[in-house]
Amino acid sequence: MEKKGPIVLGYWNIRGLAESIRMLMEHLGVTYKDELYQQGPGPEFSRESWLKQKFSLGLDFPNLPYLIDGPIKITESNAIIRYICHKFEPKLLGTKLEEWAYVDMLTGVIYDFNKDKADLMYAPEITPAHKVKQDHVNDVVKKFAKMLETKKFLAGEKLTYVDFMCVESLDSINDLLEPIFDKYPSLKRYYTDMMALPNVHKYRTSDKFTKNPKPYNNMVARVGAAPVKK
Ligand SMILES: N[C@@H](CCC(=O)N[C@@H](CS)C(=O)NCC(=O)O)C(=O)O
Repeated sequence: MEKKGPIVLGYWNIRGLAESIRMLMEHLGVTYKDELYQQGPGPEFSRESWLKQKFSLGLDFPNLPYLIDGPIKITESNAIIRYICHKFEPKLLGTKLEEWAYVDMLTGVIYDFNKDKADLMYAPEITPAHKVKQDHVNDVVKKFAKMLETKKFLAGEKLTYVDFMCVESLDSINDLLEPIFDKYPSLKRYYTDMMALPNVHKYRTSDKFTKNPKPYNNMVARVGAAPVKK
């Protein structure tokens, strides 16, 4: 018999790929448990806390983040965030064909953007070879800023799940790479609106978020391995 209980979200004890999922669940008032794995300190940066469980959780493609909801066990951050919407608030996926298509496109855009952003933050040093990633990140930030001059949210006037992914990415860039909220008023306005969503505000000002703040990145990262104080 599968044990009933709250949704379990397994991830490193960082914000990383899980924070947008946590923020969405907070927004929706979903009861969940953070199963946190702690990476060890350098120079080994042990992943043992995770590796000792990795292959015994019943995951077909074991990875972090994972979600366990009774018999449903999945990995892949995009699948997880979409699962939460399907289960609790399908309109956050979009409500008609053109919105579904647009939101799916944004999911891919943000995922690729996050990958290059993470490469910049985890690289032991920035070399000329990183220019293409830097240019990509800057270009997407600029595109989001332009879009958000005329739209309230990324997909238009209605909130969708990609806004949780986007705002978390922008927050990390602003805190760790470049003060983009000062540079682009539209991004500042968007961030302020997202943080003013009542349950998001409650979460971001709660002990859960502020007492033992999670760093954006894991111990091995060049930037963001320690929590940022705001
Ligand atoms: N495509 C996956 C990437 C997951 C991934 O790269 N996870 C990293 C942390 S961000 C990890 O440490 N995974 C554990 C592992 O590889 O065993 C997703 O979007 O969830």
